[in-house]
Amino acid sequence: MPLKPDKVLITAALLYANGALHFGHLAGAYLAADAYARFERMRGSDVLFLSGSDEYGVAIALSAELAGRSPVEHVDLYHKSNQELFSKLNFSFNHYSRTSWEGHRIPVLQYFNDLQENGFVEKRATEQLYSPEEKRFLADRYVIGGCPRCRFDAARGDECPKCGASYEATDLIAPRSRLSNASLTKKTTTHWFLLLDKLAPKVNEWIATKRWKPTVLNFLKHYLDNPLPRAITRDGTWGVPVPGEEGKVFYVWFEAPIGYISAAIEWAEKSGNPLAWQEYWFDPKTKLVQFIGKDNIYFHGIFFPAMTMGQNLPYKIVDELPANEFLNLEGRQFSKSDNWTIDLTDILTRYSPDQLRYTLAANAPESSDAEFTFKDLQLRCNGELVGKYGNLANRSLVFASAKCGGVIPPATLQPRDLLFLDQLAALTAQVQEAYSSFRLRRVCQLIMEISSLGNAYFDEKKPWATAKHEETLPDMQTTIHCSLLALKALAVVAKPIMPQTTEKLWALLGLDPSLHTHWDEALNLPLTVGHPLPTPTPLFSKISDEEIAAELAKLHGGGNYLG
Ligand code: B3M
Ligand code: ZN
Repeated sequence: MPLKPDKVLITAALLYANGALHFGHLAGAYLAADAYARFERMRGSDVLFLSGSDEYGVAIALSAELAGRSPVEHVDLYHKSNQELFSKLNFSFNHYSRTSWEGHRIPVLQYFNDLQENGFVEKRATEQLYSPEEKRFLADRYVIGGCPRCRFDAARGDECPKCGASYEATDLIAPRSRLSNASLTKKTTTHWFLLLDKLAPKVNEWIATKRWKPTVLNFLKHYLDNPLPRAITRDGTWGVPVPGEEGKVFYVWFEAPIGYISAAIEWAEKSGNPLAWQEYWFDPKTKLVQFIGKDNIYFHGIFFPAMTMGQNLPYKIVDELPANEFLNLEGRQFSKSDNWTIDLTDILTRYSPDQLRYTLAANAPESSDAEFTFKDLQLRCNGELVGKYGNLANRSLVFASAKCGGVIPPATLQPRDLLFLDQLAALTAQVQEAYSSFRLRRVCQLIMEISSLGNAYFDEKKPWATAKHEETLPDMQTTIHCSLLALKALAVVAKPIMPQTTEKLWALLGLDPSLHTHWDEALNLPLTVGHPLPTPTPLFSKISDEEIAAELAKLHGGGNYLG
């Protein structure tokens, strides 16, 4: 009986729909998630890969207000444009959902009702800043005032940009509205709190079983030293309404993680089998892998698991939490307000998705912050993709076309060829291991090691020399046959990172696309001697120094960039 495939539920953080997807996001959570989802599918796992837009919350309401749009218009705009960007980058989500769709509310209310019934939430009175003029409570982000420590006059609602102090908005001196400048008063309001102190022992026990990155575990343990109740509702209108409470909505970090569940529900509805989502979320054998950036560790490692432990349905709780660090741009943090950023739509008109995917994967911020530079893009694309990977493809395919009659030549394997094929198999096994442990930098290194191994073999076997004499022709043919086998391996192992290029390479080997889908089958597939090969064309093009100078000039605000 065939083994049942493993079920893997993969999520990538839900992206705030108030700005454009950028390199930092891609390097943080998204590219790693897509490569892993593609890899698991190739391995034969039953994958459900979900993400979507995070659309509620004060930050979005404020950014809509500042942009002069209604929140709905605002999130519609970014939901659409970000979804398009993901598809231009060849992302393979099974579904890209959004938290403002009506079905999202159902599991949110189920969580809330269960938590209430089980005594894990409690209503408490708190003081909050109120605008008599606007007749509403203002969240931290809407507030400015005097810093209670250094007295700086335009301090933010949660921290002071001048002295770095952090405080409650109610501590500000002469607080006022960021939008209208009207002065604010303190007023009592009631909110629901999640009793994290009550849930912490269970969370602690569960965390102790995890073998995650030490940085992630240390961060979580630090929080669990002092678990305090935390408000899960807000005064406002942009969000999931709290039942029976006029003018209150759930705090975005309460409902957004439940968006991973509602995304599966929406996917199931659209796929015509409305209960299919339960096969993933309710099966204890499902592996739940949640890709996030490091700023989201607390909410995925404590807050959401605690909420889930306190409700009644058998949802999976995260098994693996790959959290990447940050990506910087040319020595500084990405910053939209300072225009220190790269417009993805724009850059995709000049470079292929695979050039960007490879460069970001090769330099992924896995164990520390990393840096995107245009020089590095050029080095990766020219030195590695063209110089190693593309070079092996080009020289082998051109040689086969010129000297082997444009067909797969026969092979009579000698010890040197056998050694090469063994080394090839050992490296491809390591690639599998690296994907399984979410190490894309390592995957990229191995892809280049395989390319270099192939190029060194080609150089050493000198097919151009053996092609000249009748008696060494079989050796030349063997060399080309083995080089084509290496290309086939490269078309398999690089597929999760460079889906488009590897598809092209597979076709250049004259192979049927349907045989490219399964990892082991594709790797073990023999090349049929005498099978015709299409006319070779290059896989990648080079990036010139002028192009890089133009990118830098653009980033530095036009003009000539000389440094
Ligand atoms: N929207 C944070 C972010 O986009 C947040 C993630 C939600 S995951 C449920 O960085
Ligand atoms: Zn200050």
